[in-house]
Order: sequence, then C-alpha cells, then structure tokens
Amino acid sequence: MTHPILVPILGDQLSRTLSSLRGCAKNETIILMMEVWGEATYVKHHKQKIALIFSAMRHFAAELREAGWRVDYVELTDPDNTGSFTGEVARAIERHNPRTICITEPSEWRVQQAIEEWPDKFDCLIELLPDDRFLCSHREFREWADGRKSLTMEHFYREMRRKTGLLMREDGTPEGGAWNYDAENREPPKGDMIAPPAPKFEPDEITQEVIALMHQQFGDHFGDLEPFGWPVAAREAEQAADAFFSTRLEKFGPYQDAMLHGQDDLYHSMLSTSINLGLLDPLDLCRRAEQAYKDSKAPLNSVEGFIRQIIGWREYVRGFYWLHMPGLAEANELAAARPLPEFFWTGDTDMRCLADCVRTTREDAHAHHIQRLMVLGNFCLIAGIDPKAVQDWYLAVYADAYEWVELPNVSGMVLYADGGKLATKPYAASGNYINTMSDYCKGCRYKVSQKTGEGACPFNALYWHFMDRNRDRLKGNHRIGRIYANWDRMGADRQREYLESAEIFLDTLQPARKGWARIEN
Ligand code: FAD
Ligand code: DLZ
Ligand code: SF4
Repeated sequence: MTHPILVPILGDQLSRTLSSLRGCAKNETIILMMEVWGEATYVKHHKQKIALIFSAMRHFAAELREAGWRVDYVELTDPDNTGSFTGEVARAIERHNPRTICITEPSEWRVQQAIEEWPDKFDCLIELLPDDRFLCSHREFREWADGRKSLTMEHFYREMRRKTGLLMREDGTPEGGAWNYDAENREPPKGDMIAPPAPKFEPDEITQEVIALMHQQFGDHFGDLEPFGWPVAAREAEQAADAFFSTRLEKFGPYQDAMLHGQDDLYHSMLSTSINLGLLDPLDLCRRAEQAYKDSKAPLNSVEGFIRQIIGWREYVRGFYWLHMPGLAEANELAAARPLPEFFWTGDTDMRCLADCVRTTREDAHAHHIQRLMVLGNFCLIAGIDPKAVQDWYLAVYADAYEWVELPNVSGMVLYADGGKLATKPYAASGNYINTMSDYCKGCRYKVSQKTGEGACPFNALYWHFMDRNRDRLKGNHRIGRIYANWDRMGADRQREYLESAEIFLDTLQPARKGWARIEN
C-alpha cells in the first residue's frame, strides 16, 4: 500500500462502528493498535483492568483481521515500543508512510492534549472525528449548558429522552406519566435475597497469554488477577447483556441502592466494562430494556432506572467532564487534605462496610454504584480525604474506570470538590443510611445506633464533624441548610462529644504508603 490511511484505534474504542473506520476502505487503510506502558501505568491500574483492556484489544484486532482489515498491532513487550501513543504513531508513520491519520476523538483530556500536538509533529494530514458512540456531542452539551445558571442531570436526561424517543409516548409525554421513578429505586435489601449470578467467561488462549504478561510485568499492582471472568469480546459482552435482560433487569430498579454482604453485584448489570470499551452499544441496550418493558418482562421503575443511568448519568458526566476540564481535576472546594487511609488498599479495617467494599474491589475490580458512592465515597467526603488521592484510587481500582467517567463521579458526585456544579448537595450520610440500605452493620464491631464514644459507628461522628467544619461553605445551600438547625439544637456539650469522637477516630487513620497508586520516581 502506498500512502495509506493510518487509523489508530485506542483501547476503549473497540467498536466495529467506530467513526474513524466508517469512511475507510480496507485496501487503503492500516489500523494501528498499541499496548503502551504510559497508558498502563499513568496510575497503577488493577491487574484485572489491564488484563481486560489488553485482552479485549487483542480480540478486537483478531476480529478486524478476520474481517479483512490490515492491523498493525504493537505489543507491550515489543523491544522498540516507545511507551506512548505519540511515540508509536511516529514509528508507524516511518513503517507505513501514510497520507492521512484518521482517529476518533479520545475519551480523555490527557490523550486529547497529546493528539493536538500531532499536526506539528507529523508531516501528514490529521483527521479527528467525533465519537458518535455517545448520544450527545461535545458541542451539543456545551450548547445545552450555555446560559444555564446551574446544570442538573434531570433536565439533561429529559432532553436525551426526547432525542431518542426512549420511553416516550406519542404526545411527547413520558411513559407512565413521570420522567423519573427514582423514588421507586430505593428498596432496602431483603436478607434472603439471592440474585442470579452474572456470567463469568473462562479465559481463552489470548486472555491466558495476557494473564501471563500481567504476572510478569504488573505483579506489584493492586488487586487479584484471577479468577478472571470479564467479557473480552463483543460476542461475550452480548451474552452478558442477554443474561442481564433475562435474569436481573426485572429487579434492577427496586434494589438499585441495596447492599448485601456476599452478594457483590446484586441485580446490577455488570456491563460498564463492556460499554466503556465499546463492546456494547449503549443505545442498543436501552432499546432492549425498553422492549422488555413493552413485552411486560420488566416493570417501568427498573427499565426507566436502567435507561436513566445510561442516557442520563453516563452521557451527563461525559459532557460535564469535557466542559470542565482541565480545572475539574484540580478542584478542591472543601479544601480537603487528609491522606487516603492505607485500608483503602488493604481492606484492613474493622468497619465492616468499608472492609467489604474494598474486598469486592480487590477481588473483582468492581463495586456497585452505592458501594462506590455511599460507603467508600461517603467516607472520603466526611473524613475530608484529599481529592487527588481519591481520584487516583478510583481510577486505578475499577475495571470500568476512565477519567472521563471517574472524575465527575469522584470530584462532583462524591466529594463536592467542584463546589456543587454536578450535584446540588454533598451526599454526606451517617451510619444510619448504610444500616438501612445494607446488612453490613449487623456483623460490625461498631454499633451503628451509638453516636459517640468508644464502639460508636465512626460514620456518625464524622458526619457531624464534616457538617461543622464546612458550615460556612454549606449553610447557604437550601437543600442542607436546615440540618444546621438540628446541630444547633444539640447544644455545646453534645456537639463537643461528636467532634471529639471524630477527632479521636481520625487520629487512628494510617495514611496509605506511597507507591500504591503511582510508580515512585
Ligand atoms: P449498573 O448499575 O447496571 O448501571 C447500568 C449502566 O449505567 C452502567 O454500566 C454504566 O454504564 C451506567 N452508569 C450508572 N451510573 C453511572 C454514573 N454515575 N456515571 C456514569 N455511568 C453510569 N462508572 C464507570 O463506568 N466508570 C467509572 O470509572 C466509574 N467511577 C465511579 C466512581 C464513583 C465515585 C461513583 C459513585 C460511580 C462511578 N461509576 C463509574 C458509576 C457506576 O458506579 C458504575 O458505572 C457501575 O457501578 C457499573 O456497574 P454496572 O455496569 O453493574 O452498573
Ligand atoms: C486504560 C488503558 C490501558 C491500561 N492501556 C492501554 C494501552 O496500552 N493501549 C491503549 O490503546 N489504551 C489503553 N488504555 C485505554 C486508554 O487509556 C484509553 O483508550 C484512552 O486513554 C482514551 O483517551
Ligand atoms: Fe459501617 Fe458503621 Fe455499619 Fe460498621 S456500624 S458497618 S462502620 S456503617
């Protein structure tokens, strides 16, 4: 091929419908895929996360070759591998002498910055195409946000419902008469509830090779590598989706916020890794969910809840990320500065809720939304953990974590570090919330009903410590202002007991050793 088109495909762009591929002819295109050290270690990702991405990339390359595409695949251990996307594109230009590089926009700001330098570095045309696997383009989101005093997911979500027609009646009103059945998504768990297991996929030869590579190269990264059961190719991801729709969707809605020890993912879909890699099409999943409702196989609160997570939250956080980067990564509205505790990496804490959420994170590179938000995240918020340390942790430990989705959830939804741009109030909660929504407290050494003193649930005193130390920043917020009236009614002695209990607890926290999240220089 003389002067072909070079199409770099990044690790989370594994879709046959990718915009960069659509306009290309097989006989004049070279697809470039790159395993690079820089991406594998900008944080020290969980071993399963790297294994998943490398295995999915290798499967995708094999699938493309089978379909007749020419794929130039650079493995991590290639002795000439430069370790970065830009370095590998430079080497590929020497090999293939392309006339054009055609790439779908990356999902992350860091990579976008690198690509923006390519026109100066490389002597060929660079074409950057929108990633239309997302429903809402950057421009559309900016236009929607422009001129609004504050952004709310709910308003954005309604736009997306109208745009897609999902769960919409012909007269333009929402199915069932309401836009949102969030209030029907908060059933506490039943003790004897047993969710059908999500399918696990036996590692094939490609995955086994990648697992061996993980043992060699990433042994010091956090997390268990095996058993490894993630879907690594589109056909496996489709099987996982089939299983979700036939066995879990029905109860997804009511038990979305429930947590049960030993049932790590309950009725959740476990599809985020496949959606984010590009193995599943998010809109197609929503249409399937809608069909399940139309066929009376799942109730509206479950179907609407699932669709809201995808065309609502997922699209909203992506738009929000690009609107607020790079500032979002630096934001620290509450001036939180405490180091992340070591137990976030070891699980070694006698707070049973946290220990269990760290365990599932270590074993599965996954925890479900409420574990991430109301146990792990809530702790970081009320204990005042430094946002940078929290961001690194979430980005490293979850198999579905990419900065575009992790950062708005951590900085905005969990930590209020963005000053309330994403969520209208901090999701701070005492032990009572965790006790209502889980069975964790029953087996815990701490007593959730005890507010202060030795043996009291630490979340209780930390909650008031958080409220008290952030009073000046939060008292004007109409959604939580009234909480201060309760605090004031307690009187000075009781307040002192709360604050002292929290201080005593905070003094016991061991800071995480360096080197867990980032390679030490
Ligand atoms: P389900 O509960 O079955 O939900 C269905 C789908 O909706 C998910 O697969 C996902 O694509 C989407 N979704 C649900 N909630 C969100 C959300 N808040 N933001 C964006 N998409 C959402 N999700 C990621 O994909 N990557 C992350 O790095 C990530 N980091 C998070 C960090 C924090 C602090 C919090 C609170 C949430 C985070 N989430 C992240 C969102 C959510 O927790 C996961 O998408 C979900 O747990 C994945 O499991 P599931 O596929 O079973 O989800
Ligand atoms: C997360 C990740 C990892 C661990 N490794 C690679 C890699 O070696 N090659 C690759 O193309 N992508 C990898 N990824 C995913 C990328 O970080 C992701 O595709 C981009 O950063 C999106 O901007
Ligand atoms: Fe967590 Fe407190 Fe319940 Fe223990 S008592 S599990 S620390 S909420």
